[in-house]
Amino acid sequence: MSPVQEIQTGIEGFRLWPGALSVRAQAALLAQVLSAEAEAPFYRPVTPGGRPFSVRMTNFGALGWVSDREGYRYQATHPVTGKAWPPIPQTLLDLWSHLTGWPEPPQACLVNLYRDEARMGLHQDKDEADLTAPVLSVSLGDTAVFRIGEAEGGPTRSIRLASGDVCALTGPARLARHAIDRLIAGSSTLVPGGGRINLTLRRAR
Ligand code: MD3
Ligand code: FE
Repeated sequence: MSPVQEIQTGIEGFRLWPGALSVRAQAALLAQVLSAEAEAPFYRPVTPGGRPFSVRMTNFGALGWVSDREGYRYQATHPVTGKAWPPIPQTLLDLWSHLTGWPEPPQACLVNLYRDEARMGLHQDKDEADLTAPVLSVSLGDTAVFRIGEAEGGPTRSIRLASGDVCALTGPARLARHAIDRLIAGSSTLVPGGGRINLTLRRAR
């Protein structure tokens, strides 16, 4: 893996390493994600209000983030197959300890698949027991227009997340409001069929 460059953004605790993963490392990680797909297929969750997400999801790890009519939660099994989630790839576990320095390994890795018009509205990540633990995010495929603002409200700023970029959310940024407004279609050829995959590593419980 190439050395990382740390950039401080306007939001304290938001760290972005553009191109943290080489193209080779991106391809290797994508191959692991796609091979795990047979065991844990992407599915389309619904919100507690019953609206389908435009993003398709699956998870790796002891626990996976799910949403349905009952609400948002972490659970040990895939809601469609009923099987345990596949393990988190070692590369991601290494990246977590290297970049966050957090003493415990991540328990959950949410895998978001964006195709075409898929997007994610402005939200906060609050379903984890320990909100002082960091979140680490890895982007693969098409560039996304990502928006982030402080937890308390106020203006948001737009940042592009490209394939191989990694960001860590720690401290005050952990509760930042954030969104994926849209993809820049055709900006990467990494994901077969086009689109973007985002992996987020978390402590869940
Ligand atoms: C800022 N995912 O899964 S990744 C999510 O690209 C989520 O799929 C987006 O928001 C995606 O919840 C954004 C970057 C990211 C992830 C977690 C965060 C930014 C964050 C948690 C707190 C603040
Ligand atoms: Fe989020």
